[in-house]
Amino acid sequence: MMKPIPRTSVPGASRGAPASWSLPRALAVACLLVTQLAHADLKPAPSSALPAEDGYRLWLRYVPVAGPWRSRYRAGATELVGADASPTLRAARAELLRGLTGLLQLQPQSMTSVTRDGAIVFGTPRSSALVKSLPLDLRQAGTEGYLIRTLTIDGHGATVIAANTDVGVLYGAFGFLRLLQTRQPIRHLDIASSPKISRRVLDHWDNLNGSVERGYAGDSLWKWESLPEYLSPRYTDYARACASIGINGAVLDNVNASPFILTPFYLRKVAALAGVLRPYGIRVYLSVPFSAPVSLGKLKSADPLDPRVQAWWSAKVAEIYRDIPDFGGLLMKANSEGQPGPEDYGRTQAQGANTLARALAPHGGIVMWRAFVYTTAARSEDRAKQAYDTFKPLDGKFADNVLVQVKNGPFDFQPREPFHPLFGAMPHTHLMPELQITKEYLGQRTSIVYLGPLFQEVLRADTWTRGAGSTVARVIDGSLYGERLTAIAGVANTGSLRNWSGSIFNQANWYAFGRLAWDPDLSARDIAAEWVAMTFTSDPHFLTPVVTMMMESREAAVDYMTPLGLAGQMAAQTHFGPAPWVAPSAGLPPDWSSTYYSRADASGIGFDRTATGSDAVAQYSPHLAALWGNPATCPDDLLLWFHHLSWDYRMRSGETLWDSLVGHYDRGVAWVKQARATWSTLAPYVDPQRFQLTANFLAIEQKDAQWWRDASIAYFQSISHRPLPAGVAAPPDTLAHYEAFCVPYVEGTPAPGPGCPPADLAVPR
Ligand code: GCW
Repeated sequence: MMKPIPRTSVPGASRGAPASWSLPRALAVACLLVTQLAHADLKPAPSSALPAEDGYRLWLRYVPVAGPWRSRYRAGATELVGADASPTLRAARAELLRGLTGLLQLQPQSMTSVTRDGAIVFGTPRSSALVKSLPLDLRQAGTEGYLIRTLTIDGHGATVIAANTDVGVLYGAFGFLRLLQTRQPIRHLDIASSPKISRRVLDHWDNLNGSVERGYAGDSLWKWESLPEYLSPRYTDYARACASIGINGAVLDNVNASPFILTPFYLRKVAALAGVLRPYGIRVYLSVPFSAPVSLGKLKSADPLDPRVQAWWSAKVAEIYRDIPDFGGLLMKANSEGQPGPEDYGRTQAQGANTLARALAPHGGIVMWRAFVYTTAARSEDRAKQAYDTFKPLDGKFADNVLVQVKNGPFDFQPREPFHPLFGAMPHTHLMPELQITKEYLGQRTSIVYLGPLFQEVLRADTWTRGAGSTVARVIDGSLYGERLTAIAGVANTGSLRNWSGSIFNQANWYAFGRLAWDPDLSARDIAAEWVAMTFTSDPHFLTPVVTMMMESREAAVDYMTPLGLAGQMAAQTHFGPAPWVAPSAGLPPDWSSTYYSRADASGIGFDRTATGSDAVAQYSPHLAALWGNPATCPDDLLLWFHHLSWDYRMRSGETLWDSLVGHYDRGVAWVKQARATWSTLAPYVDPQRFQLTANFLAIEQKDAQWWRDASIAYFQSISHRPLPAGVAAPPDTLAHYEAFCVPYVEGTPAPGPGCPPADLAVPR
């Protein structure tokens, strides 16, 4: 017997939850409810009793719901009522069927009208006369959002998933399934959700030869050789995963781009991928080299003001749109790390961007122009200042369909940096942040680091450019300066491995990026809780310690790698493991060394970015410049980013700077040990395969953390000449030993060949 759904006599009047009811809040309540009510769902089975999982299904596992939730959910999912008017609506129906069948072990019937309690109605007013007839205020859903409402239809209790567009319905279907996956009540729903940022894009650093720059999850997802004929089912599963978290764009190729991507040979393949992704609301974008008019078009120059160059771009863009009418646009890395750019022709970054923008505008395409420039002719005395110095004077000079894509920090995806000073500083330019989902500098494949807190720290950072509350999130979602074109990019961590992201916990970073791109105000903790519930279990015995572990994991990595605002201490090229001793060498730019960033010497440590140094602090609002420019008020976690201080400098804690630095390294290592111990108690809640992978990776992280700590302390002590604080263990080896050790090959490292001198490789303990 189906349980009757409580109904109201007036259609649409059944509203259990307040309008402001958010998924995270609901999740918190649901977790509580789970604890109190659903103990039958909670009995830990020995992990060997759970079927092995390889992680392929990500957070869309749809494993059977047990206990009281099962009957409640079954009562609310008796039949599916919706039109199949488009591939996107068919995808929505397929997902609902797949999800509900998996979760409830019962297939809801497909109907054309509501015939009983527990119906799920989905559609748009255009695709469904029924949806059109319902008392819904779809203005709240915008173009991509959705409503999920409990209503009475023809005398029956029903859940309605409605949107203005088909893709909104698809997002709503995933949103509804998420409620079940996270064990939330579904009897009185009144949810309105719409994205705050319009372009939510993954940047794939995938090369056409199948490798992935800074990729730690195998080869590229895109199998160029077998495209366009063979469309791997994996492309569809990628699209589903992206759509489930609202990602609506994918730049298919590396920003260190190959001109071949613009040849008809590859464009056919790109069009085939676009065809797979389209029903899931995902537009395809491409990275292109600035010099393509020369390398491909055989022109003598790529000068953006040369009419022949402009005509070449227009023709090429028109060619793309012939096969891909909804093509998103182009991403450009120019004048950076050896890439060509407008400065090669004495033109500004804006002149370069605008030439592409003019070619794209007639088709509705956009340019994402990266601010990551640092090989400008006049190398400044501080690399962290260069993007601001180059772009700030160009504010207001970019065409309307250009977004300047700014990394979260002024240097390069470090474990911690202050937010990029361009945020808030270009009120007349569309800015989009670029976050790195792949963990180039944060432990790559094996660390457990969850990036939610890092993303949140950036988005919530207050730029003060229009007084208190001018957060980065408000700059980029358009609410501070009123832009209508808004976007956010994340450098993808996907690859050909079965588990997509190299490890189970790395999947959480893909998930967190998507959720924050949809709503930058969500909390990293709530997102972690959702992800854990969907990826593992909502059992609080597991969920609570794992969420805590995730929330602390990034700070722990900061502690054992680069505490107190240090940056750039990783090995050259691989960016894996400690190499604080690397000094500038002949022929290489000084900012490719570690000592350039630490500035450690007999007098102390840290980069003076105040007025007595590079004065990078002046690129921030006067409020922050004053706060951060004074060591007494600068937060500890940015101290050495902005200040060069004596080893004996007194920290707010009363410790000396040296003692505090050593303490951070030790804390980082201790945290990983503890995380490992915690994980070892959680075997009953996880299948053996995912449990073991994570346990092994935590063991690797512990070894790496110890290596970071020992090598860093050995090096900095050779400069500080200060004793270790009482009770602190000395590094077991000599500095020479650590310096001799270097990992020659690491996946994802772009330059082939060893990043180490050809010496005997010592083995760290
Ligand atoms: O983080 C650095 C990486 C490069 C990368 C570059 C960039 C794609 O080490 O591998 O190149 O940034 O963002 O362009």
